[in-house]
Amino acid sequence: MTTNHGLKVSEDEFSLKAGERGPTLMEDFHFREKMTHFDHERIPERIVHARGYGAHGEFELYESMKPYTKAKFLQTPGSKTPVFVRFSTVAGSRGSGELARDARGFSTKFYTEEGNYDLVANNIPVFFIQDAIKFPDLVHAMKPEPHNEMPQAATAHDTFWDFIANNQESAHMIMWAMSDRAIPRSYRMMEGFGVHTFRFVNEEGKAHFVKFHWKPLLGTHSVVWDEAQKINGKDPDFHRRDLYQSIEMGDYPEYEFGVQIIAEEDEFAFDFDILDPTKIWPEEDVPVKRIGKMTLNRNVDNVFAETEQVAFHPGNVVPGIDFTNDPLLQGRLFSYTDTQLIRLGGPNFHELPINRPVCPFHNNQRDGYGRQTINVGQVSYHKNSLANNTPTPVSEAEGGYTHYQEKIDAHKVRARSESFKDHFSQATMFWNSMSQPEKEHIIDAFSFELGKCVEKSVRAQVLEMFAHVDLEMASKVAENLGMVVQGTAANTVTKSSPALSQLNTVMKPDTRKIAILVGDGFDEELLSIIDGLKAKGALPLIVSDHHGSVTGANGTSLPVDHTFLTEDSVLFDAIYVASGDGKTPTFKKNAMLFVQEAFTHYKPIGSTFSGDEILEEMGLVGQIGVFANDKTHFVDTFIDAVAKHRFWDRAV
Ligand code: HDD
Repeated sequence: MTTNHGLKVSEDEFSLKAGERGPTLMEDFHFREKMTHFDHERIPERIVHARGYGAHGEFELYESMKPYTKAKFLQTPGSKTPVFVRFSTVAGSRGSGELARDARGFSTKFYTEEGNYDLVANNIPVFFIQDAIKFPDLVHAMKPEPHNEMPQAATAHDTFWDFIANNQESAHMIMWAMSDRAIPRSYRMMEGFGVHTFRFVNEEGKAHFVKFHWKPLLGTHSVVWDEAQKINGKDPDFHRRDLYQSIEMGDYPEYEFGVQIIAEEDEFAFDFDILDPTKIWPEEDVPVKRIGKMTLNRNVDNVFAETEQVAFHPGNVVPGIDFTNDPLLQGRLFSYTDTQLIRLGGPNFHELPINRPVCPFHNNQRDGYGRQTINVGQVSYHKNSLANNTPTPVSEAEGGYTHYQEKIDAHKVRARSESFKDHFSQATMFWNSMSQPEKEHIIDAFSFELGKCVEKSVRAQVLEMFAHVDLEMASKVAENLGMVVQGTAANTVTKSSPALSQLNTVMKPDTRKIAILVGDGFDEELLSIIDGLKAKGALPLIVSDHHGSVTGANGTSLPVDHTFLTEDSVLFDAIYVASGDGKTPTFKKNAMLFVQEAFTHYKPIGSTFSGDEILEEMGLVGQIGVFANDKTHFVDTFIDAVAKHRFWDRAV
């Protein structure tokens, strides 16, 4: 051990004192250095997206995008680019629970040979507002209320809903935020969207409009709201733990990279403005072409150094990728560098290892807090003769970034385009696209959120607003609130987009956590069932009433992963009562609690051997999504059920 200046340390537990029982001496430079460093260990948390978790990985291209963009990392099929991804919630503080009803951030830094390209995305494809100048208002309304700093990591309060009702461009985003998308099962099971329309520009200078997507190979899945709230108590780190453990176990999260492309000539071919960030391009109208795959395969070594200090910026682009005039995007291009300056303490954050480009970088910028580069030489200006005019800007042909030469001929105005003013059609399309259970979840979410609002006037305004999306939906929420919807606004939009329903997503049993409830004296045939579940890709974990191991009827011992005390039903995807230990009432009681909770959360439940008796006693045999009394076909039947994720038509 040394001090930060390299001096070897001889003692690290006792401060320097005048006598064993005397006062500490000012001279103790080792104590002062250690304490001063500690006192400065915290930096300001992000104003939004404070609670996040990151991982390293790589992006591999399937298909060349050469016809559309000259970006080097999108040219050669099979080429690989290192990436760093940070997932986050938006509203909560750095230590808040991860299962908040909220959008999730999904930021990717591609370390390309032409510099860093950042895709700073969310798991919801639209945004609350259309102009960045409103972002501080949105975030003030969403964050805990200033007079009492409540509630934490939640939008279920008056100021948020007051903002929504008085800024109706938010309607479409709110439909997503009230849907299951806002409570993902895992960061590995959610989509990502660049939200804005960007530009691809090819070698010939021709541009196309593009939207970016991440498609998780495990499908898009969510938990239910009651479960989310309980997970926040039982394991507020649920999402980061899931990501961390999956990567440690080699179950690498994978996402395909998708692009939707619209030719410049078709800019006005749609019944919405393609630059409006509150609109999606329905996948059925503009297909998502999957052009590559990202695999997250390495956890960080140090969360602060990497995940906390990573600095994303939508303005970090490479040649071949450019912006559009989306007014939300334009404002973001200012905000991100500005926030890093206060958060990371000065202009040299690009030198932190996690932010450093993998290609060489040199310019005439110098000095500032925390400068690490030791620039040599006399010259730090352009143009010069003393250093042969280096560093020198290079031409477009040599890889110099040039901005797309869009022709602009306009008056300076503070205004919103008329083409941005339809706030409800796509919100209704989203509603129309939902399955029955998804619709019920949305109604419940609105009822919960507005039920937490104190001001009746806020509730009434929101009901009136969402009657424009769907009158029946608003009326059902009103009924739950003991109110009636004022006004009879009805929306005639009948369009739907099947891609929006999570019932149409990929269904797989892979990496699903199955709690196998086992007591001592279990039937040893169970071991082959466990192997069968593993072979199908699931993650069976032994849960019992004590740590150590459980012993089978013939003496085989099975290591216990968790106990009823340390884990909970809500932390699993499925429950399998493998063998009920009738001799210990605590086992039976706890097993029943696990099963009961899983049942109300629509999860697959199974039993074999003496476990069947427990499900019989609970009266669950024969219920939808409950599989008992068939040990011969158990693995196949149960794995199919686990892949289905939830049994929404179960009456709970
Ligand atoms: Fe933002 C962080 C995503 C609009 C200003 N934003 C931040 C992060 C994500 C997004 C994922 C976390 C980055 C990380 O992990 O470090 N933001 C979005 C998306 C938006 C969006 C998808 C709309 C399409 N953001 C938006 C606007 C503004 C900001 C309109 C301001 C004009 N966002 C910020 C910020 C943050 C940020 C204040 C906080 C921490 C940071 O930048 O690095 O600058």
